[in-house]
Amino acid sequence: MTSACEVNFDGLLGPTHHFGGLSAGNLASLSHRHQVSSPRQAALEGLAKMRRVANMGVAQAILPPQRRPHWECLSECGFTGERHEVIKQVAKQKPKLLSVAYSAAAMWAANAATVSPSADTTDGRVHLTPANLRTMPHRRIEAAPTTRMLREIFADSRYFVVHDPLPDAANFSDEGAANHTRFCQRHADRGVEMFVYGREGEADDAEGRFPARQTRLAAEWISQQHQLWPQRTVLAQQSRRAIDAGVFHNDVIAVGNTSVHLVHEHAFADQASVLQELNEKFGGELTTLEISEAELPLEEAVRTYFFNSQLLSTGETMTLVCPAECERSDAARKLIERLLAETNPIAQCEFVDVRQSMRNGGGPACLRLRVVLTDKELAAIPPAILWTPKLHQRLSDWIETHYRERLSIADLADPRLADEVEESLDELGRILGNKRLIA
Ligand code: SUG
Repeated sequence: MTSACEVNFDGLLGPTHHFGGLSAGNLASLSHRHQVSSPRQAALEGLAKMRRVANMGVAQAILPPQRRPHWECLSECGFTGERHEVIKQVAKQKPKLLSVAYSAAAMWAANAATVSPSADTTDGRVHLTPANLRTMPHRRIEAAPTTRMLREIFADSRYFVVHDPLPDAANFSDEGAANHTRFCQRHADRGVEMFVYGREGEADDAEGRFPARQTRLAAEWISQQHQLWPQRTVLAQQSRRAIDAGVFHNDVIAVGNTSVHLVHEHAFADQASVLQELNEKFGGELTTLEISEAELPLEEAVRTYFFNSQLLSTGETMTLVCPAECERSDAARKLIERLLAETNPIAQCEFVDVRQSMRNGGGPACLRLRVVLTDKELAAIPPAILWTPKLHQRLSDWIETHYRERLSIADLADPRLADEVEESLDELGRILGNKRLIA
């Protein structure tokens, strides 16, 4: 019998983590705009979460930060020449562009790609489609480096296919695994993959308060190029009510793991038929834990990021890795207590503090990309990126040495920051023994 495990690839938070206020529809990002950030604290929080998850017996890996500033986007906007001079000019003339070029948003690895494990695909390989992230300028710049990095990690073509991102067009707007959930009996079994979208294609976004970031056309394209079985694929539309309450990705309102689906009652446009189709296609016992508005109002779900918990198989039961913000919310805490007391596979809850990421709208689940791998597939990826206590120590020392304690928006104008970042990422390449992993 083939065995497979879920590897959580966490984005290592980059040295230019800051609060740019760049994401319309992401209430945390907007409300913390231009506050002073702490890149060092942010990266240490992320690393501590990895250790917690690894200590639960779940395989853990890292995805390195991307090089910043993103010089190409500056030169495309006409800023060329000597690098320090470029920074000074952009800071003076287009400060928002500088924030875009320095964005560390690649940390939210749930948006890196959509991944279909080999058990689900007709050619028996793991398929990955890097997200084009074309709705937000500061995220769109991630697509090309992410593709290069994933091709470096998932290089063995016997096991993996890393597709190109979808075309950079509004019709095909794609935000990766944050809008994709896989259900199965065991990780190694053929699953049912659910793709969630906010709008059909280009035109029909007018009536909303906030943008819908994922299209149905993108979801269809990915499910086809991943060679999924149509009878094992579900496409579901997000409710406009959820998007307008700040649910910019489905993982802010639902989380699934193997045969458990934890979902708010207002997640989907036609929730009853989505859940029915999912049940039918799953064809076995799917445990749907549907949370009512009365128990956890949408606004509180978005504020606490309860649904952005990681739901992990830990032995015979499951553990919910919740943002610490849930512990301080009466509604979320009571809900967690109820779930733990009732009969269902969720038996433990652990709270993690990822406050710096949360202030930009990224909870525990945003920080990781789940990749289900068989033993052979796992053996085919570079061991240097697998979390170990030794790597943890080296990364922790590296962060302490290279990351600033404080970073304000004004600090982005300091050309020395660009030099510091370059030096630190070169050093990370040496730690990982492969500079091509730093894309
Ligand atoms: O795309 N925030 C990210 C948060 C992504 C969360 N990911 C998932 N839900 N999977 C976003 O909105 C804010 C950056 C800033 O404002 O500086 C930001 O990009």
